[in-house]
Amino acid sequence: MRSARFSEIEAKVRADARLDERDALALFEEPDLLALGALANEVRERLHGDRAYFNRNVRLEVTNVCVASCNFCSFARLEDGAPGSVTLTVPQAIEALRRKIDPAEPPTEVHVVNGLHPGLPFSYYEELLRALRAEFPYAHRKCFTAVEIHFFARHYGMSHREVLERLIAAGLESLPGGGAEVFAPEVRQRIAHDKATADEWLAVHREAHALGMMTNATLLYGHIETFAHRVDHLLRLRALQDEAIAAGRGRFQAFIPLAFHPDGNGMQALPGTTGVDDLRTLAVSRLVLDNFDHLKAYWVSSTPKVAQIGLSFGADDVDGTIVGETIYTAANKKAPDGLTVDELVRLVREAGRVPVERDTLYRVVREHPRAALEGQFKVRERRQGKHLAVVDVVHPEGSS
Ligand code: V47
Repeated sequence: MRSARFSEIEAKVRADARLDERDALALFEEPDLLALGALANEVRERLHGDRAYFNRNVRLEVTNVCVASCNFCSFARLEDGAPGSVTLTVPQAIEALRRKIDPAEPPTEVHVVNGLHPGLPFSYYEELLRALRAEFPYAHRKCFTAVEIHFFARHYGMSHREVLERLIAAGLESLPGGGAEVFAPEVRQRIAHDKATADEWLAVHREAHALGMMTNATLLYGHIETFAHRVDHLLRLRALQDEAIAAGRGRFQAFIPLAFHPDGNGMQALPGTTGVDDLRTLAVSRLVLDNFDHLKAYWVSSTPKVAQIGLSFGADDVDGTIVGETIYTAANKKAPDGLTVDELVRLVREAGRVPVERDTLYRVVREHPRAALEGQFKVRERRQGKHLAVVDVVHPEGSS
């Protein structure tokens, strides 16, 4: 049953009024999940109609050596040479990426995230960007979280602006949203005490926006934080986005709630999130972040099935094909390594949406036609003894 408070908030949303901290908290506590989802869906459809976005993207992690010791991380190794540690040279990184790329379906984005390696020169990152630009000119370079940019500034003795300017000159095009975790200091201190603070993370994005860059933002939820901490996080992002919009240069494009996965990290005793919490978090994010254009249901963290339902709970984007992701796969061995365009198109269509392939900056690459829910693909069968066996699946023309 929906709460009386929910009706008040619903009226505010319909009047385009901004929700405050108390409203946001009430939404996290709202017992009627479907009413909450329907309200977020209203906003989502007001912004994007029936469209649901995805891109062709590939991941590259060049080093998992990291001086930070985040409790939630299953990816990092503290020292070079420790079992499982990997640091690629630039040619090795290019080769690793080449192996992940299908030339018939080249990605429009390469997303690079690394550990905070203390032993590499800054020129390594510049060379990496230059090599990515030369080798894969068709792929937008979305590289290095704000935590990495802050680490570079400290480690190599530069300001955030100097780091960003040098990386932009070498080919950096936008910043991913990682490293935000939970801003509230009492949580951040316990899960990520030795990397950029909330203010430092926000300062890097502020600087990137001032330089005209588009960036993303994340929240790592479903561990030791409370709903109040999630609300605090959303409000800090909304405030920075207000500043960015007023300044009129770069801004946040998408918000991505990341469901915590407990395998193999310092918080493995925790149970991880449930589907309801994943959907609730999407819906509240859509309603509170009234100045963010896009909300991603990140299928790697929530599963493709929950991400698909998320398209009716406020999300308008399912991220992308995501080939070669290792941060989540380290914490959740069950995640598939990448989805094909056909799989994403099907997932979006069956959610009742129109699949739109976009580039990193949300320019339309291709709008896939809406298709009947039934008969989206045909099967070819062959008789095997007494049985018919499906030997091939044929997707409708134009789906890939
Ligand atoms: O910052 C690490 C998270 C992030 C775990 O900008 C974990 O488009 C859950 O930022 N359980 C990196 N989460 C990934 C990221 C991202 C993902 C998708 C899209 C975009 C974008 C950015 O992964 C880290 C951290 O918050 N993470 N370990 C874990 N065990």
